[in-house]
Amino acid sequence: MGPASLQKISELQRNPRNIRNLCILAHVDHGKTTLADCLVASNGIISSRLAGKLRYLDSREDEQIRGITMKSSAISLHYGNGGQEFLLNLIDSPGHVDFSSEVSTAVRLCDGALVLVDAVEGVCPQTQVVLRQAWLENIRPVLVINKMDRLILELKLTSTEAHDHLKKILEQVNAVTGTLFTSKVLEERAEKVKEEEEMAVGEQVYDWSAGLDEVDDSHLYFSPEQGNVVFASAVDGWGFRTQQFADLYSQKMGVKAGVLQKTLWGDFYLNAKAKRIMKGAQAKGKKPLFVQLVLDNLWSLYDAVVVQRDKEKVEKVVSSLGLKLMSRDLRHSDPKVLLSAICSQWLPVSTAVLSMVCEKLPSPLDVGEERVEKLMSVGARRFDSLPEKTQELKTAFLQCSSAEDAPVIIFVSKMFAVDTKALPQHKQRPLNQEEMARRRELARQRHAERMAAAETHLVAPDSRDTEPESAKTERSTQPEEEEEQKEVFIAFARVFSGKVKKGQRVFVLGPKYDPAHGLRLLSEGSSDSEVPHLSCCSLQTLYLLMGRELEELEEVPAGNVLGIGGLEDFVLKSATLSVSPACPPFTPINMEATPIVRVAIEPKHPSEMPKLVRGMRLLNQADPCAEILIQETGEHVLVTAGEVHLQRCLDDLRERFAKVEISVSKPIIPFRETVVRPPKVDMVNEELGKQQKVAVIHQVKDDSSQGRVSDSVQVDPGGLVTITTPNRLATVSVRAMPLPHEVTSLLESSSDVIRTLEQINLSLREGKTLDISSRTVEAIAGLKAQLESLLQGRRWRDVVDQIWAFGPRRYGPNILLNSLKDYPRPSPWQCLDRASRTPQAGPALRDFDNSIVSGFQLATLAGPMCEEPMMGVCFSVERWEVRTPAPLKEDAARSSEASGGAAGSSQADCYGPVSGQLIAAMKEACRQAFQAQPQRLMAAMYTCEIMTTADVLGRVYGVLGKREGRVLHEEMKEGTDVFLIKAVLPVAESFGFAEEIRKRTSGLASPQLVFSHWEVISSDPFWVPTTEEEYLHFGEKADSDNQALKYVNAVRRRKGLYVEEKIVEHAEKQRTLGKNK
Ligand SMILES: Nc1nc2c(ncn2[C@@H]2O[C@H](COP(=O)(O)OP(=O)(O)OP(=O)(O)O)[C@@H](O)[C@H]2O)c(=O)[nH]1
Ligand SMILES: [Mg+2]
Repeated sequence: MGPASLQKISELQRNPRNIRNLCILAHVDHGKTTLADCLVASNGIISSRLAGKLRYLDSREDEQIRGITMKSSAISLHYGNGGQEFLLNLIDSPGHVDFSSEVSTAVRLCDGALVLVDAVEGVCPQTQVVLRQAWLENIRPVLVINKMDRLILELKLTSTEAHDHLKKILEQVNAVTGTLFTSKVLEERAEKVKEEEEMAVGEQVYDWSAGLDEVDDSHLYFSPEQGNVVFASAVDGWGFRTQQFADLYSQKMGVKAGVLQKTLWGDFYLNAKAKRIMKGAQAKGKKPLFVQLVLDNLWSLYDAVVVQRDKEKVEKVVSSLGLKLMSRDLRHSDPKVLLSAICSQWLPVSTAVLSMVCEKLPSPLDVGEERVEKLMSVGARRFDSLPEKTQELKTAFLQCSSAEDAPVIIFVSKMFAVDTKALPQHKQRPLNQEEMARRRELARQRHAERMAAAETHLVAPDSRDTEPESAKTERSTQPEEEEEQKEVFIAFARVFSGKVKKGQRVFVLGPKYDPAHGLRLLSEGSSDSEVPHLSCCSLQTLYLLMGRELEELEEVPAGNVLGIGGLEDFVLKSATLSVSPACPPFTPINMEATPIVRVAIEPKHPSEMPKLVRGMRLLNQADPCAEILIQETGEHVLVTAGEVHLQRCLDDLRERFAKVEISVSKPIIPFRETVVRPPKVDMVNEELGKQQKVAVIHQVKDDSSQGRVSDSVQVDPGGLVTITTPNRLATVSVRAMPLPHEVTSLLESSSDVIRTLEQINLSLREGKTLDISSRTVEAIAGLKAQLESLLQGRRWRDVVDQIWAFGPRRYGPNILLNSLKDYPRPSPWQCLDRASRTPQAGPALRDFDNSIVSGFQLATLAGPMCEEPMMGVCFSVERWEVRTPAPLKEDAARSSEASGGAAGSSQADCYGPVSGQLIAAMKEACRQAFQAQPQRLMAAMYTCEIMTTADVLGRVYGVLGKREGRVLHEEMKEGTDVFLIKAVLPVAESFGFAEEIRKRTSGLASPQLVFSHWEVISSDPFWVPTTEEEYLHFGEKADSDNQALKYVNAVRRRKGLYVEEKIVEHAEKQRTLGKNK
């Protein structure tokens, strides 16, 4: 079949019943792109010899080099089946975890999915993820068990063993589907049972169990007899459904095809004597039908062609199958070429897969009501709470009509960048006769002019302005061309209703657009520009997506996937477009990946900063998952989902979007600083006596304040730090305490509530009366109650009411406490009390209250260890005195006349304003108080799930151990030899982890990393031996590896802070062993 013409495809686009929008989903490397190649080859777009080698849809260079897909891309294919012509919009998606957001964008545009499973590896973590994604979007999956050849050639299984193995895989896949669909299955069963019960009333006694068996929920599961499973080897180009063999053998054996189809998979065997198909092959030790009629054939073919290379046998097989081979293939030295030549004729994988797709996957007309309602109801809003006009649109969705009056509704799931040169408008077309004649004439003229110019040149050598006109224009267009080599953005979209025309004007509905609000405003006569989250644009160009190529289209009817040009100024990453303002924005795409790996980026040449900034903005638009931000430090930061994703983003930035040299920092690993309770045992697990404990604290204090101790700072043995401002007017005493772990997590998770609380308190202080919604009051009261229940015991008595502030940034997981006896501050929870919700109720604030809070905020934002934010620390202010300045002697006379306030000014001047001094003093007091306690670093942790087989389990443990990982639990999957390990791993140790695991286990285990929580690193970064046992055990220097100190130093070095490190010690002791032996 040759490539379909554009006209043909546009024709097919008009018949939604015969359209299938589908994506290929699988775990990484299970053969998605290879299978797509086979399907593309069936349309003659690439040669079938190259299918599987070209990986046509991996159009990026780095995709080809690395051998993994990094973006989803679409291609339209046509297929004739049973006298009908079908149009298939196929989307190939990446399988690597880092790119799972690309899968989400693909799934949104489809009605069905081809789920691939590697016949050897079976269900992998990403297989589960994609099945879940398909389920979340309500799209129907069908299954392809790929890489069947590996069972024959790699695992060298017999056909019977392979059959058992395949059964297990199918069970695994169905188990995943089962857990996802359980509720749906139960619902449908209940409905069916009810129906049947109604029908059965009065006829017979209803048998429960039999009824359940008969209920047909099988369309949800994968089973070969249902025809929704293909067994394939994409590399060798073959694939089949049991149906094909059933048809074949029904003629040969004289059995009905329907019966064979039902019995070909399962525990059935052929009783040759009785000429009957019987059940119970396994119990009776017989060969199941599937082995006898299907697998044995394949096994003997592989045996003849690849293993034995028996020419005669091959020829026999070929002629018995009625195939015709080219002698070139027969003579080829690589048996695989011959094999794929035979297989792709005998059981072409494209036919098996495409016919399954056409039969089993729904067309755009079959979009279920459930899916439509899910798409249309944003957030927690219920569908029936939407305006009537909006609800009416549901029928438009369900009809998927392309009639002129049907409202146009389009969803853009991502924006992707293409080179301008790749656009069809800029591609060179073959010239027609007329154009060629014109060009010829132009060339002749130019030549004549040049000759003339050469002559004048001889006469007047310096006359330059005789340059032919055409040459001038050529030169002037050159820079323009360079300018044109830009990236343009194309929207990856699908028409859900109506017919889209080129140049049509539509509304762009932002994710926060509310149709009820919008409709009201518009009916009141507002123009569209006044409605929030609504803008208007025109669809400049429409494209048919053909893998690497684009074709321009004039119009696209409902139910098709398309590309739209000219939206880059209106759409950032995804959007809903519609002609009707009643249309709600679609629910946001379920993104599986959360971006966590962050690096700082700067141009090699500082002058290229604007280019880089522009490039980063483009990258942000072109990638569904990458995030771009500017940190407080002014660094430009790129946040990506993982290492591979990071690499791709950087390549894109360098080569496409910014086109400048960039330098990239090492991944920025976030840490937190905290304090813990003094340890009860020392490093060698000896109990610390009271005496020694004091010694430990002294040690820390001495260390921290060495050389900096001044008379204005005092630290008492209990860790209370007292600081006086330089002008000696104010004194604060602060003590640091660790917060209980649960409190820290509570504060972290309720940062939103705290932020609201802070805002309310601020406006109360400013004297505004507030109307607070009951939901907010409830949330705040809930937080208070939880804090009270968690902060119990003598140490925390009544502290909840004494909370002064949260920090850093006023909502962080640290607390400032007011433990002053003489300063009754207004309670932070005053908004809960109705009476005090009016301004100026309760006690007033003391002067400089704000300075104390600011000092605390600054201290918690950057701790003393390595300037990382603090976490889980409570600072209690136990003394705060502000003296009114005593007038200086010489000023005394004057000040008695002047007002009291101005008196101190001359003295305060040399130190600056009091408020500033107090901020600095408070900050320093917090830092010193922090250092007076045992300090610890907190590391961000990933949870990681690793699936691995028993034989490489040890190696996985080895790698985890080396990288400070901790196994949480391990379980064996029933019926397989696969172990599922759940572990936690510090983010700091995760770089190269996936790679190492894969290498050490030869690709058998692949981890999935997800950020989970913060964890205290148990080792003390500033630890030195203090007890005798410790001296004995660690030596005087105690210079064994200290992980926490290593992290601290690494962060300090990155931030350009002073790092205390000894590089060479006792250099005189170095010697070369060989010489002095
Ligand atoms: N033996 C065997 N190898 C296969 C088969 N199909 C694909 N492969 C190989 O598996 C590897 C991965 O194939 P791809 O098609 O790139 O896999 P993918 O699923 O697209 O991978 P990602 O897009 O990175 O997730 C390639 O080396 C293929 O040659 C098959 O049927 N049999
Ligand atoms: Mg791929």
